[in-house]
Amino acid sequence: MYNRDKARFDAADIDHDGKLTEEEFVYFKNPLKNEEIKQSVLAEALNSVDTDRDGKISLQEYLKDWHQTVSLLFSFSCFKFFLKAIKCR
Ligand SMILES: [Ca+2]
Ligand SMILES: [Ca+2]
Repeated sequence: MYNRDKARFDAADIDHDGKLTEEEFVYFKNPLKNEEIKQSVLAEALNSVDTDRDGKISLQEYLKDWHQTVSLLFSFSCFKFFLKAIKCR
């Protein structure tokens, strides 16, 4: 699971039992519906991008994060394509 998804999952898991109830799942899918979860997700997102820990996101940090996200999505797409190709045989 991508770090931000894990952070969002943890933030939505209000009772910290490692599982999401229906209400918690709604918050997981829509973190903006709960102010505390929204703040937690934003803080984690800032923390993961702000690699020099100065509390701000430089263009270099943003671009590095963007490239990592695109690479991850591309890898996932290739993996899905690979699985599809295997099933076709
Ligand atoms: Ca829970
Ligand atoms: Ca920074």
